[in-house]
Amino acid sequence: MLELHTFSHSSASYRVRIALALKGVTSQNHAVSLIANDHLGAAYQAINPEGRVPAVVTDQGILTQSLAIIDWLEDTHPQPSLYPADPWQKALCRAFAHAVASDIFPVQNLGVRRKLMADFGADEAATTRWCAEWIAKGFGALETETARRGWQAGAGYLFADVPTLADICLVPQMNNARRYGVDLAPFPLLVAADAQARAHPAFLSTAPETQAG
Ligand SMILES: N[C@@H](CCC(=O)N[C@@H](CS)C(=O)NCC(=O)O)C(=O)O
Repeated sequence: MLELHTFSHSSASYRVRIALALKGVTSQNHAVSLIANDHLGAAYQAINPEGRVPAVVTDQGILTQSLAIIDWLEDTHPQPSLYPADPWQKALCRAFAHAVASDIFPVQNLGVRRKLMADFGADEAATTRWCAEWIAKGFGALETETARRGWQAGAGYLFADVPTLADICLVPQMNNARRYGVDLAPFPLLVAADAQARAHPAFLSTAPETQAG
């Protein structure tokens, strides 16, 4: 069986947990606590030398990077697809997901926040402000792009009548936004899309508060 190394409140881990649930793929989960610094220990770094979660152990070897893991799942378990069928919509869906995973999330990562504190004298309040500002900036762009596509609150999921990679990336990032106290009022479309997706059983059953560790 697939083994997933995951941390309950890791948004990148949550993305993979949602994708697994949507695909109906079961996994044996191993909790890697970022609070207890399990990710920095030799045992976990032998699995992921980057010292990040998630990582999956498969029959073929170890795979890291949430979006690579999700695309591997898409290739090996094509149904239900995590993408819209139309190539242009699929590209837009990927762009949405990458904006979250490549641009918004990395600057608020635990290692970055610890470095801001250790080397630049930032306290908890300052790093929270830092995270909130980067999230708000990124969400501003995603809100504009979502409006430009003509998506409206109540239209369902972001790119299809089922959740896609965009929803998978949005919901965990919304959790982070709420954790850092981001004012979500300027992002009504993202808030509506988040509400729609997080009520889906695959999102509910894998949410941080349902997880061990
Ligand atoms: N690009 C990676 C990011 C993985 C990542 O950074 N995960 C976070 C938790 S959400 C982590 O392990 N952080 C550890 C650290 O910052 O030291 C992915 O999408 O899998």
